[in-house]
Order: sequence, then C-alpha cells, then structure tokens
Amino acid sequence: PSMKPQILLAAKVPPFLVEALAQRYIVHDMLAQPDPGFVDRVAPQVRAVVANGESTITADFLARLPAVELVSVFGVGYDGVDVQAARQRGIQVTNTPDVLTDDVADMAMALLLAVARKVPQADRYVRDGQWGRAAFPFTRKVSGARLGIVGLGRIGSAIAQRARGFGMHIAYTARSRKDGIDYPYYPTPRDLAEQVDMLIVSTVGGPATHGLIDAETLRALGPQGILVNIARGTVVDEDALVEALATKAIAGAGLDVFASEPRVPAALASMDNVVLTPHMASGTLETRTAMANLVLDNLDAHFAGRPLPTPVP
Ligand code: 8YV
Repeated sequence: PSMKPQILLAAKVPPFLVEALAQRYIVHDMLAQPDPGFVDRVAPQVRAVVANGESTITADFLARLPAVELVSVFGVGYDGVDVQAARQRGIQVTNTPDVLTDDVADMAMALLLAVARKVPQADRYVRDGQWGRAAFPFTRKVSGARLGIVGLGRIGSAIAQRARGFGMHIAYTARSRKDGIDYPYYPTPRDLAEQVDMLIVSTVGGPATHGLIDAETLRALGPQGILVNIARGTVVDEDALVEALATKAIAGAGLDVFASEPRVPAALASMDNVVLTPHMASGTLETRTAMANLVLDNLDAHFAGRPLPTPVP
C-alpha cells in the first residue's frame, strides 16, 4: 500500500496545484465525482481537505470525515468553513493570507477606475466605430475624491496605500477604531457612506457582515456614489444594490463578488453603470502560484509534524 497521505479536493484549484498535490498525496477529487456516495466511501482514509475561499465546509461535512486533521484553504477568506466545528474536532484550518493582498487591492482600484472613468464603455465605443460620430460622455474624477473603506485589514490597508497615491481623502469603518491610524473613523458603513464619494468593501464575509451594506447605506452614498466590492457578495444586500442602481440612488458599481456565485443577477448584467468581474481579484499567475505554494507548505508542514505556516487565528 502507498504511504502517501490521502486528501480530499473539495474545490476547483489551478491545474498546477492539482499536479503538485498528486505528486505528494493520493488526491480524491470530489468535484470530478458525480457519484454522491463517493465522499463517504473515501472518508475513512481522508486526512486533509483542500478547499477554497468559496467552499462551504460545514460541521455536518466534517462529521462525515472521521480521519480528517487539516483543512487547507486556497484563499484568504474562510467564511465558508465552520472553524469552530473544526476546532472542536481537533481539525486545524489554514488559509493563504498576505500573498494575495496586493492583487486584490490592485483590482479594487481597477474596478473603481473602470466604473468612474467608464473604461469598458469607452472600449466598446471605440470597437463599435462610434469615435468621430458621437461624443463620449464625461466621466468622473477619481484622483482627489473622497474614498470610504469598509474593513481596514490587510487588504483595506493596501487599498488605502494605493488611494493615497491618487491623492484621495480616505476614511474608514471597521468593528473598532484602529490604533495608530489617522484616517477618520466612522462607526457604521452608513455614517461613512454619508461622507464619501466612493466606497470600497474589503471586509470579511460570514454571518458577522451579512448584508452590512444595505439600502440605507447605499442611499447615504448618494446619486453620485460608486460602490466597489472585492470582499464577499454576502456583505452587500444584492437586491438593495440592484434597486439602488436601477433607480439611480447610486451612480455605479464595480463588483468582483456576488451573493451566489457564479450566478449574477440578470438585472446587473443589463446595466451600463456597472462593471462585473468573475471573482478574479487574486487571479494573477504570480499570486495563484504563491497561494498554491502556501497550500502545499501547510499540508507538508502538517504531515511532517512541523508548525503550520499560516493557521487561521
Ligand atoms: C478565492 C478569495 O479563494 O482569497 C479569497 O478569499 O476569495 C479568492 O482568492 C480564489 O478565487 C480561489 O477560489
């Protein structure tokens, strides 16, 4: 019998990670198995699960895996993992922080600029041969505008750093005021939204932030306001957002994440004042490679009995 530990692949991850995993482990690819009995059949041997930021790893699911010791998440967000249930079963959880911070912050700025400066619309205008026939509409200035950041963690701070380069006036909201940070703090997203032109959501997902950006917050952002979300779709009340965009209660939105991916509300796809991307903020080759390496490093450390490089707190 092989001495390779057995792992359950519970999410779609890049082919280079699948290949690297297969060299070290016996990989049971759950998504490649239509048979609903598959998981329970391999469960007695499964010692680790590889998931991603979008995976749902419930207490019930973990209960079906009696031999599991580690859940390694390919992503920084682990809101889909029941960490408390894992802890109760002595299962460790790891994620991939830091390596994706720059890319996600870059993408937040890209979406903000794309919406405010109408980059996709301008591209379509040129391709459609409109140039020289009809004037392209004026766009909105980003440099010097007032930016609100919802969640000033690793990614929110990296967004602030970039926004400073654009001469933006930065303010933030978070569960509590951060020590040693000079940006104005507002206790709620709604208070923050009242003070800014543009709002970027960069907070954790899960029950604590579910629907945090609600109809009132969007109304407070106002008819010139732009919303960008690179966090989790669940943080924004999606129905309220569709309504706010449709009624011009806000000016536009740039969205990389949605409430139930890969489903995107048809209403959003039909609007011209939104820019939609397929949850790709961490999706550079460089960063996905670094994330894959961190997943492997955590698994390798675990099976070698070494301390885990990036356990979740
Ligand atoms: C996804 C993410 O994990 O890091 C996160 O929390 O949401 C992303 O990086 C990535 O799309 C992998 O599925």
